[in-house]
Amino acid sequence: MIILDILTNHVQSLCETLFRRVFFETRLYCYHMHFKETTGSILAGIFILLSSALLAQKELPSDAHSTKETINLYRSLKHISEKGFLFGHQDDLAYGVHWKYEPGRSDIYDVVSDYPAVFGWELGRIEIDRPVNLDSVPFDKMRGFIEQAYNQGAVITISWHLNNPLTGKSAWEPAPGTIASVLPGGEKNALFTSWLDKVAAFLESLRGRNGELIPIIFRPFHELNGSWFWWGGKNATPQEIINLYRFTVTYLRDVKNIHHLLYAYNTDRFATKEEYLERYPGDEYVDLVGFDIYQKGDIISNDKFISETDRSLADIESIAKEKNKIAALTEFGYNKLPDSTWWTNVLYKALEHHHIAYALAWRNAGYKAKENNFEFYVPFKGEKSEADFIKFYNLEKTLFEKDATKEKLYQNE
Ligand code: BMA
Repeated sequence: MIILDILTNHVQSLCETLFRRVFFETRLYCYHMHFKETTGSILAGIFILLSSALLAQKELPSDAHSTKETINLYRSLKHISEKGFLFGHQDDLAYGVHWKYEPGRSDIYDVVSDYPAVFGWELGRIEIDRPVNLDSVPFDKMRGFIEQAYNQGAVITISWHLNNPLTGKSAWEPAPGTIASVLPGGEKNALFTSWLDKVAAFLESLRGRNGELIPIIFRPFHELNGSWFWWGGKNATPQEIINLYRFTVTYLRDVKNIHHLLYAYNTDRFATKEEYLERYPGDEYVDLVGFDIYQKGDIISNDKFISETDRSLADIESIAKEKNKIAALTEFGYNKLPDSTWWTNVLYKALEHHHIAYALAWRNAGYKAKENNFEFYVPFKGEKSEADFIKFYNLEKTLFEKDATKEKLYQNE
């Protein structure tokens, strides 16, 4: 497959070179033959059209029936990295460290008077008909937040910590045979497809002002090389997770006719490109390649975090290039931000030389009574990394909602 992709890319770039050559030769010929200027221009125009059609062909999502807005978003995300990266935050509009459901409020907005350019949301428990997700966000409110952000020109990405279909327990409770049970022929296949029907219904309910479907970066079965979820790591063979990923995409795309999704293939931290690609379902099922990484421990770990993130970004960038996909940092964070200069001194140092579409910070859950602990990954008013985050915001390459609005990501410019 990889060889085929490389060959296709080579053939395409050869064709492009050929078209460019023919274009110049045609103009030269017309000139020598003393053709009228208009004839030369028409012929040259035809060649421009042909070559741009060829170029555009390379810029299509994996779903051949993607909606117009989804194609436009895909193309915009491919090119945004020439300017910088979109900054994202999970559950941004729903709650912050010291508040919940205050219309228009966001911890990011409180600090920089701008919203993130990417909004992450989570569908866990939609499969069991709960009105609120596993982090207490009501799905009705989530739909409103998604529509609000899309109408401002921002990007939406959705994860799904779905329960274990075999046991009915949480996503974090693996059981042998779970994947086999949900695939065709398995005892939980009908249950799993009924869960996908519920996801499809929610996704189809997300509409823009003119009734158009809101494009979503969907990242099912994320962190799939880690062993904490029932679908990942040691809990399944690589081929099983590949089959599960393919089944899910095929079902949503071809059975449910959902055509407004860009699929993100999403590992946790990884050591090599080979490890990264071990569970890759294939180019026909994937639009973005990303990974999640969290800094842990004391700030002494800063250098390690910078070098590991830097190296991993270089790897996914090169994979994205080979496979003609979009690279992204699908989740990141350093819980409770122990370093007040983390944004410019650590995160930015890891990101600045790379070409990725976006980086999504995890949620500002605040106080978690169960664990008697705090969880937050972005500053809030009064938090100690606030001043450094403002500096980070002001850097040219960090793009927030105001930048996203200007970029008109859903329009074909
Ligand atoms: C984890 C934590 C949990 C949360 C889960 C799913 O990283 O934030 O509190 O329930 O993600 O969003």
